Amino acid sequence: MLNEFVRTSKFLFDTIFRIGSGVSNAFGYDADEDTDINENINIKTCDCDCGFSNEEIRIVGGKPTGVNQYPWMARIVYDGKFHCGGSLLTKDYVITAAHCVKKLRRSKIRIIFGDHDQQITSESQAIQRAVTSITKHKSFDPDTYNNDIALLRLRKPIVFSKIIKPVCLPRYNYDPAGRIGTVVGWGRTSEGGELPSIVNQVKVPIMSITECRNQKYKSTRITSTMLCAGKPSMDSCQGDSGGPLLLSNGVKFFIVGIVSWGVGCGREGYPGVYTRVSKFVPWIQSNLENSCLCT
Ligand code: 4AZ
Repeated sequence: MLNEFVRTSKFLFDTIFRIGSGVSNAFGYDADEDTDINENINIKTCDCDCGFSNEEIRIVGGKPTGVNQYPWMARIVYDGKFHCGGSLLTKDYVITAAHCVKKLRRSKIRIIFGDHDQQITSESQAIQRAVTSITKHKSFDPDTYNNDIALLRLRKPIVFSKIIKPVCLPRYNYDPAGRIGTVVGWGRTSEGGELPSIVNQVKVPIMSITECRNQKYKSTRITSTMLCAGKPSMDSCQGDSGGPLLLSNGVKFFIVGIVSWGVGCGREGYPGVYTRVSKFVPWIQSNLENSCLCT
């Protein structure tokens, strides 16, 4: 993840503390919009909460770290190596990008939750799960990355805790254009740069489809089930794939995008392209087998 805040500790400090942009103001929260993002009709739900971040444990030992700030963050490891990001959706399912799981051998996939720093294994609360099934969208197109969405079923359900909780789904067809989202991931911090060991976050402005088609991409590449977000130096990058683009209503976080593709990272005119999750809510519902969503 590219983030100008990564470079200077002052700005990182500001980001972590959200100086001058209280979460409610920054995301334009008002009561009406709460229902706007989140009112799902006909979704089988269960008695649990989604979307609550851990704001209060962001700072440890005076250093900004963001430990388990986004407790749905899942690290997908393949053959022992970091592969992609993902988000916990129910106690049984992780949502990620289809391109992250194409051609993978299911038995070699492990998903790690409650992790923060990949290098430190002593963060003992982190747990690992194997995968029993991979549901890629049947219309996923590996050439265009259209319909870049997949669900991974965990071998054993997750018991939610302070550090492991699910994210909320947006309302079907909810359009986040004009909002400021947050991308979270373990991706490179510059194009061709290093993979960080600690999960990063960056705020990205979300464009309308029209705005996105007026950027430097060929306009037909941007389908109605994609979403563009970012600006120069504020972008996702290689390794962030499969991870979430989040939007807060001031109370809870909703996954409005999945990191999918882009030309380079942080380049002028080439925003990050995300799977538009709100278009896939019915698909998600019908593919969650015997697993209910939290509200
Ligand atoms: C990638 O290769 C990738 N700048 C992810 C996101 C973006 C570009 C590339 C968006 O996984």
